[in-house]
Amino acid sequence: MHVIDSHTGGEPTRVILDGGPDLGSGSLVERAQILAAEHQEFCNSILLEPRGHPAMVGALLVNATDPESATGVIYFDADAVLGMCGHGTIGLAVTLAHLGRIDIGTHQIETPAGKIEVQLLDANTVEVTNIESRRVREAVSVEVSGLGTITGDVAYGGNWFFIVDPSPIPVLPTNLRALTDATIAIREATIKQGIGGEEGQPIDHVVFQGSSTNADVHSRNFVLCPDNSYDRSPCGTASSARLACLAADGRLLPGDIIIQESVIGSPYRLSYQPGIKGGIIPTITGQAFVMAECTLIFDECDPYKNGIIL
Ligand code: PYC
Repeated sequence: MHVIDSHTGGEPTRVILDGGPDLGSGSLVERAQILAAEHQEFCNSILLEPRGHPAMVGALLVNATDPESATGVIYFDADAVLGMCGHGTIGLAVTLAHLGRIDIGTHQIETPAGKIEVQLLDANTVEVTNIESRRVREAVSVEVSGLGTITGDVAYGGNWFFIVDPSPIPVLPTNLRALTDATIAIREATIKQGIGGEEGQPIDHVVFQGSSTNADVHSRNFVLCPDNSYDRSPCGTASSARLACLAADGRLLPGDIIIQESVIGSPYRLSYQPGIKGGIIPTITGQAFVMAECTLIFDECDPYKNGIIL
């Protein structure tokens, strides 16, 4: 199985070029459902230690339904198949350019969350125009054991987010353990207390918004992913959901540009335009770098060929 590894602002993406499971020829949503229901072993084997590592996101290339699209892709982390992935899309575009499959310019990519547009600005810089994103619930209170009442917004940016602003814990690399424990507890509480999307979709990511010491940076975030790792990048879908909240609050105007940085300090440039369904169309610009091209080997005698599962 051939893969290419890249990172976007420190967050890794493993693009699977061949050798993945046959998911049929249905819609991207149907194929993502088959991946989630029938191929957990495949996802584990790609991302779990010792072959993978925490925070890595897989990007399985699949045939697009529209000949105008550069490719279809289904993203997954070690715990869940994702609707969309912003850092993964920046990594994917840079990987496709590295392979000579796309040139500088604008390209369409299909994801389970919908068709998105990427603009390859140079070999490493990509602007992603995401699917329409929206805030669905404002200032929802959740009772969290050990933390008390935590209030946040529920928003969609291709995945489901609970966004807490301001963060109850300073968003600093020295607080990674405390940030991780608190956001896991909040996600569990939202699920237990039935707080989620309009149709009961569970919260899969929790975001803490903090401030930056850099005056050019609007805010710094900590994003908990479904597999309980934190996003080293500012998370493209979290940034989209966050933009929807800022727009809904009148704190950011269409076309205004802000810099959002991650807990490790890696930046995305963000802006939005109004959507057609009452939400916003986010634009996320970031950089990715290819790190490795390799062939994954699955030795039948290897007791950990499908990853370490504890
Ligand atoms: O960038 O959207 C993103 C993302 C989702 C999970 C990890 N990164």
